[in-house]
Amino acid sequence: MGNQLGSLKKEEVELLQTSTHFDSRELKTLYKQFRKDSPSGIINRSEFKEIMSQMGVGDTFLQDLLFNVFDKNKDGTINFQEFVCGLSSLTRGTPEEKIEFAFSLYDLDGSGYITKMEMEKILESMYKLVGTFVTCSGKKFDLQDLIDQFFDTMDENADGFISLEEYKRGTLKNPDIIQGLKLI
Ligand SMILES: [Ca+2]
Ligand SMILES: [Ca+2]
Ligand SMILES: [Ca+2]
Repeated sequence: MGNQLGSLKKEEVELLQTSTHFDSRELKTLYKQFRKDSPSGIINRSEFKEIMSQMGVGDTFLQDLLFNVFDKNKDGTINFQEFVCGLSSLTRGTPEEKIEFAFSLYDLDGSGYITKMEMEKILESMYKLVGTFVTCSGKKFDLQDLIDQFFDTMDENADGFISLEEYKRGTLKNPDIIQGLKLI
């Protein structure tokens, strides 16, 4: 944070180096690109979508979800720090970081829990994108069945909420169910 207008400070580079998977040279390149796209030092939703399109993420629904995950402090804009942290988990994250990233993607309101309603909202949008879910064996999936199955597997204490811990354990135990639902 701090120096939004000048070049990247040495301390900022060091901080970002320890909190991301980028080295200082990559960070400087990213910063240059970021400032070129956004001289103000922050990007809004539509600028972010533009950048995602350039990076090959063309789907606008997914772009919106990604914006929400990148915008960690939920102020409606993305600064350089948020940008590189998001990019780092997305492109270079450890399996655990990727699981956390996917979890934040599903947790639409940032409450720390995934609800059936959030799941429904995401899957409904996915339906519109890809049509009906059909498994390899040709079986059609009903949306509600899919959500129930997901919660049966993930919601260990059956309280109707999937916590990050439940999501992590469930993902590791049931890679198959996640495979079918994976957005990224
Ligand atoms: Ca922000
Ligand atoms: Ca939530
Ligand atoms: Ca639970």
